[in-house]
Amino acid sequence: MSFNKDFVWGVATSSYQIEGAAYEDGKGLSIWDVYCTQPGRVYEGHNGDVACDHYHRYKEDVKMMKEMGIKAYRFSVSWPRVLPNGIGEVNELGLAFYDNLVDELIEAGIEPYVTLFHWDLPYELHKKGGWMNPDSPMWFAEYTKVIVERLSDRVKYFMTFNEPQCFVGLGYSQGLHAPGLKQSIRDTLEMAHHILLAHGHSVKTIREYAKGEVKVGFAPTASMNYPASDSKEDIEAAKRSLFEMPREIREEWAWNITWWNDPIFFGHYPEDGLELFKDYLPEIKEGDMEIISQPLDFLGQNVYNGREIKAGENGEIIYLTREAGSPKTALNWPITPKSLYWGPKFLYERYKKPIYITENGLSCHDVVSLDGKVHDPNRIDFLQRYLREFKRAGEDGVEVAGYFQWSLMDNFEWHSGYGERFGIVYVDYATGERIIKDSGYWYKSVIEANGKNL
Ligand code: GBH
Repeated sequence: MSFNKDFVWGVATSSYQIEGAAYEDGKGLSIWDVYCTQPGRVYEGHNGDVACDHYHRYKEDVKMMKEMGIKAYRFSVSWPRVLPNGIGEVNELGLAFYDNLVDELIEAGIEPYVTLFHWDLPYELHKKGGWMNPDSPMWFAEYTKVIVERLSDRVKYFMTFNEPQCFVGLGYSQGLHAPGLKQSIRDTLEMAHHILLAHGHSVKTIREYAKGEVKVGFAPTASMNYPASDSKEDIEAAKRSLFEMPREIREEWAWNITWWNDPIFFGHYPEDGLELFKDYLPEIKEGDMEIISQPLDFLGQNVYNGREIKAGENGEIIYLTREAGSPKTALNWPITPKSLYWGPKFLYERYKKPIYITENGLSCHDVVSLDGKVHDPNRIDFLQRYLREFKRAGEDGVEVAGYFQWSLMDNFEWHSGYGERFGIVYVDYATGERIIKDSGYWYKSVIEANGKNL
């Protein structure tokens, strides 16, 4: 057995990480433009002013995807490029960029998957309080309408948010991503409620204004824990580690699954979370949960790694420590292929939606070799091991709809700047030249065989 015939093989990127042209054609500032100018925030003072210059090189990039046999491309739209003030005036040149990109993709036979928000909030909206502002759900709905009216005659797949865990956790709690704040838990919980409402209003807007058939989802992340053995007890403990809220209130509270997914799929916050946060809860208005829980067509999930879990004598969750010397990526993230079997399995059991892996990949210290090629055997090894596990999940009954490798090309890795390379295509930042890495050709062979050669 292998993947279904219609399994979607893709790659993913995001606007701020690749586009550049940060000050061109009427684009407004995003919080990342501003954050990068603050000393000490980003590795070596790097920024996304030029990045991969994708804004000017998108035709070449689409051609490259075609050469690698890629079937689908997940990209995000820069909100301030389209609405420089976040609301109000529409910047036609910015909108035209995405219009042209979509045309180019369709022409190349590549299905566009549009993410509406991958962290580059318009700075003008940040000045109005950003996601703390109770109007923010309606701002997001207004922006959604502009995009959907323009693109949905050709774009069928939409995602609202990329990784709320990450931008709320790192951006507003831990202060490591833009806008670099360390808010109180009470504030971030209120913010999370607005973000969930924004998601719901956006989904409603997409369905209302879509010009053709659309499929809507979102793309959260989390640590994808897996059991140490196939014993019932270990499996149960691993599952609970995914779907239980932490016992105590911690700064990193946002890094969980159920506080985000349960409102969206079930229409209510998880009981254990309501108990944990009982003294900090935002006001939940009549009708809020109905808006948040608009039906979705799929669950996207960004998967990088997870922790190994064993059940204690009374079934308690024990987080195992990895042996010294276990494989890691260049960022020191553990390599845990089983995350791509158990994660989808547990998520599918609970939420019962087709699953796309909307991101999966790693940073390696790749170098251009003397033969002018980029040999990245570590990346091939990683992707092969993870994909085999994902395939097994499909064979065991999980509806696995597609897989998007992160990332099409090396790009601006947030506060790590250009110090990390996640691409299956190498980017020479001095010249802008692209080189398809060995992993890019390997991925091509996997796509051609629909994963049978994994
Ligand atoms: C994604 O974030 C982003 O969507 C994307 O923009 C970014 O470029 C990409 O991943 C690569 O970073 O516990 O030490 O193993 C992923 C964020 C990745 C954060 C895994 C937590 C675990 C670190 N998550 N990470 S560790």
